[in-house]
Amino acid sequence: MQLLGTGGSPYVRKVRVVFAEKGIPYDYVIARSISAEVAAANPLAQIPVLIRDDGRPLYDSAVIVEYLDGLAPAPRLIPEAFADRIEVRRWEALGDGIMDATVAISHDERLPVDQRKGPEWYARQQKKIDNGLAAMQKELGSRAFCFGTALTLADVACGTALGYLDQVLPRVAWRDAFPGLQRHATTLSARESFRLTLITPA
Ligand SMILES: N[C@@H](CCC(=O)N[C@@H](CS)C(=O)NCC(=O)O)C(=O)O
Repeated sequence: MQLLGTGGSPYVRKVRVVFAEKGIPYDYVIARSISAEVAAANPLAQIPVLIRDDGRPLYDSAVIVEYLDGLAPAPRLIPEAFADRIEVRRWEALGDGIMDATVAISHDERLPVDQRKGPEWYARQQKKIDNGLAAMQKELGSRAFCFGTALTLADVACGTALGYLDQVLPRVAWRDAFPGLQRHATTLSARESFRLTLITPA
C-alpha cells in the first residue's frame, strides 16, 4: 500500500498515526495535492490518498482510516457497536473541523495582505476552533481517553488537531484555557505514533 501526502498536512498525519497504531506497513510517498500523481488518483486533487494493494485509490482521510481499521482487527480504533462508533466518528468530525478552520486561516495568512479575507471571516473560523476546543475539553474532562477506556480514533483526531494548532497557529493559547486538553495532548504526543509523524513545514 502507498500513502500519498506531505508532512505539512494534518489529515495525512491523522492517517499516518492510525497506520502506526495499527502496525500496518506502507510506503509513504511524498506528493503534493497539485501533483499529477494525486490528481490521477483523486478527482478532488487532495491529500491524503491511499493506493490499495490492488492499485485502487481511496480518499478522504476519514474513509482511509476506516479502511485501515478494518484491515487489521487489533487494536480496534473505531468501535464496532453502532452507538459507540457514531460517537467516535463525531469526535473525528470535531477534530477535522478544527483542522479545516486552522488550515483555512493559515492558508489565507500566506496571501498578500490586500487579498486576504476580512475580519468577519477570520472571526468565524476562529470561533470554530474555540468552540470545537471547548466541546472537546467538556467531553474529555478528567478522563484518560476521549471515548471509552482505550485509545480510539477520537484520541487520534483530538491529538492531531491540537498538534496542528500548535504548529501553524501558536498564537491560539489553548493550553491555558483547556487544561484537560493540555494533559491529553502531552500524553498523546509521547506515543510513538505521534512522535514519528510530527508535522513538517509545508
Ligand atoms: N476532508 C479531506 C481534507 C483533505 C485536505 O483538505 N487536504 C489538503 C491538504 S492539508 C489538500 O489537499 N488541499 C488541496 C485542495 O483542497 O485543493 C480529508 O480529510 O482527507
